[in-house]
Amino acid sequence: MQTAAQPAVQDARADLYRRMDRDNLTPLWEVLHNLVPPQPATPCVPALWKYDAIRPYVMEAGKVITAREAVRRVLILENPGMRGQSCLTRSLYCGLQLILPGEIAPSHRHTQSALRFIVEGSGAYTAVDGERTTMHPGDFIITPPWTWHDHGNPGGEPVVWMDGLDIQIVQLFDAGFMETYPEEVQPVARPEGDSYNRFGHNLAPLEPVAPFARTSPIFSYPYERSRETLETLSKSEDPDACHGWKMRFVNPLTGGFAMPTIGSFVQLLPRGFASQPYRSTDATVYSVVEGAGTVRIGAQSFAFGPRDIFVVPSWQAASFEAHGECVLFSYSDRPAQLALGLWRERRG
Ligand code: 1HN
Repeated sequence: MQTAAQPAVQDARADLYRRMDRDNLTPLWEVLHNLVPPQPATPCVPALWKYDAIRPYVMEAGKVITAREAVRRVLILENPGMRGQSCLTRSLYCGLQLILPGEIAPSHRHTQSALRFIVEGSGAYTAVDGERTTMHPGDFIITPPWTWHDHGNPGGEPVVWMDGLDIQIVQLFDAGFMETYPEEVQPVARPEGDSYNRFGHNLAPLEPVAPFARTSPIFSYPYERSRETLETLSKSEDPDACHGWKMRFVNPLTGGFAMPTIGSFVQLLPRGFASQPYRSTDATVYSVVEGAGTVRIGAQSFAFGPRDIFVVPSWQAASFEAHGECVLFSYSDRPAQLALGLWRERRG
């Protein structure tokens, strides 16, 4: 415990701080407790966006700017505790992207990794390094770092997806690069489904392959498959008390997470399920795929339904009540924390 210093000592300290400040020096002892708090002290707050409430803004954006003009027509979901920082957690970005029939979002690449989780509509595609994949609600799609990617919607309905990017992680390391492709749309080099065929069936080419460095070579994980897996699992074992039936998306070549910085998950909660509280150091963004329920985060409760998005901050206990059978997709920076030996969890 520090005791209050004598006025003469206080003056001497203030004088010292003032002079050293001119030389860009500052005393650690004044900030130490903030730098190393006893447990995570985050500006990230729990928040939920009702899809029905924000969808009109997304659609209105479609009227005031084209995808081509915007490059990416996205509404960023900003954490209410960190407005102006383009992030939903301290390390991760989240946005809702709209592409209307006939539109294209021009090709570019960057060192930031992106995931797409399809929220509404079918028939748009995303192209990654020469291969297109058609989007359907619930599909989980990856854009690996430094791969050319563009989106298009040759279908007949608006398509909306959630973008998750590791922007703040790349920013932290000042490792961001970006390039625009010389054409708006990159050429198609492989048939649709090629990567899923090569890597998505418990098989792999004979030669070692690392097409996207640390990222899964499967860049589209269809919802049909994830849903079926959860359904089958639910028939053979009891749900986990905290998570229901929860699985992570994997890189089949390594067994690790599908992306090096972002972990992605899908879980099924049975009708009437009331989970035990659970906390972990990876602040997590959820997109509700099916069902309605309530999530309690710390002292706050939020009702959720299909297509809603919510965020659970680091080290805040979350528990779920599923009114109907629920499917939740989620993503967090867990792989990055695990790689750095930082990740912790606590059940109950
Ligand atoms: C980006 O490239 C996409 O490719 C979406 O769809 C959102 C946010 C920040 C920086 C790049 C996309 C993005 C982004």
